[in-house]
Amino acid sequence: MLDSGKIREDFPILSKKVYGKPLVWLDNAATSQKPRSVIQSLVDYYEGYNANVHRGVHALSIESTDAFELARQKVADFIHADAAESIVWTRNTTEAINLVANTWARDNIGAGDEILLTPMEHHSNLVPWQKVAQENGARLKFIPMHEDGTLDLENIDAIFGPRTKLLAIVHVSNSMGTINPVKELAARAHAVGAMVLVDGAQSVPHMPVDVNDLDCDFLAFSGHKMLGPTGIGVLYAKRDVLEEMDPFLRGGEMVLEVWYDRATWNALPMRFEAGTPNIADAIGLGAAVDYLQALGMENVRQHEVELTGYGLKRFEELDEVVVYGPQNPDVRGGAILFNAADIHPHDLGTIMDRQGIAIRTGHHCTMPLMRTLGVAATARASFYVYNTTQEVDTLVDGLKEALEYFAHEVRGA
Ligand code: 7TS
Repeated sequence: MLDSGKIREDFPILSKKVYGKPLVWLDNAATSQKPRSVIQSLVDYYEGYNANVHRGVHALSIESTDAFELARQKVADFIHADAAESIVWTRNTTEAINLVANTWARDNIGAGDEILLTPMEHHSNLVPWQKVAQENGARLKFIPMHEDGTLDLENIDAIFGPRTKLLAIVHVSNSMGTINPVKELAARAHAVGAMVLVDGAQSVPHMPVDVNDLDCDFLAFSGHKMLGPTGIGVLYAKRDVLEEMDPFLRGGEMVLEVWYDRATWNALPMRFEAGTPNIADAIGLGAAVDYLQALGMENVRQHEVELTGYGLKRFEELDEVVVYGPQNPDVRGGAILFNAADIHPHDLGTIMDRQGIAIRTGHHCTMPLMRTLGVAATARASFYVYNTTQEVDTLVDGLKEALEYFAHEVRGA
């Protein structure tokens, strides 16, 4: 079990006051806060051994290269990847997915082929595939979804076919919290010869993820959602798949030998890391992984199951609030998506903000999903390791007040 009270002491920002009220950070799906150890790792790097990697014989370059590559190994171990060479640094999940779209997909998806998605994809795992489909003459196909936000797999045999070339699927929905059966679907995809890309932006930070168990070919995630710095993300890919892929960006670092008219490519993973990488933030992500490993990812998951279960239960007290997504906390992540009566989510978010409560409002970068749900916008509270049941109470009490205010003042009830 996590002691979130103690964990909070490691996060300087959590003692901040907003409008004179203690900050209640419930926008973790957008980005998480950072523990002191991660912030300190950045200071240590810049104060102690700032140097470019993979190019110097001097002491500082050797030190920075060692720390940078150690961080890569920590990330590989965290997701149970067989080799550190399978970990490519990117800026974020979005860039990791674009890398695959611009390399593997561009070269392997042809006219009439199908890219299989779900209706709940973040724009990051939709818009890049629209481009591939348009340019290569392929078709986007969507797995049907039940009203409760779970996938409808009744006609699964009709979903996968000989034209399916890629299943690109979100592991945990950032909007509704749905946990998709990625392992089962990956097996189906592989059975028809398709590749599998998992958007792990909301799963890797929140639950144990094992790439060998999932048997995905690609996994994309962001450091900033898992206690790490912004500007660093990860593309995991199976080694043999990476070996066959063309580079994405070209320039320094990614080459082995260069002539005026041609070049050969460096070994993995540098082949996919053109230019000076984000050294400091990669090292910072390594520190974030250390922090999460010390907590234990099973405990992280359990804490969120409990908080979400408690939150969903307390939301039942709010008559005029609609909650979207699956109701059972055992099969969903720690995000509660909702709308309150006819209050616009932005108004609701502003009222919550005045009480120090940060929730996200809008379409959550899932505009097509909002259309499917029949709403223009929603509000979302999302949890992490430092959130407490008292904070859930603060949120629910705040919502109650807002509902009362709107009922009396605005609607004149
Ligand atoms: N995929 C999912 C499932 C996400 O939740 C996000 C970010 C991304 C991809 C993109 O990540 P990025 O680091 O490249 O931006 N989700 C959110 C969110 O829910 N609110 O703000 C960002």
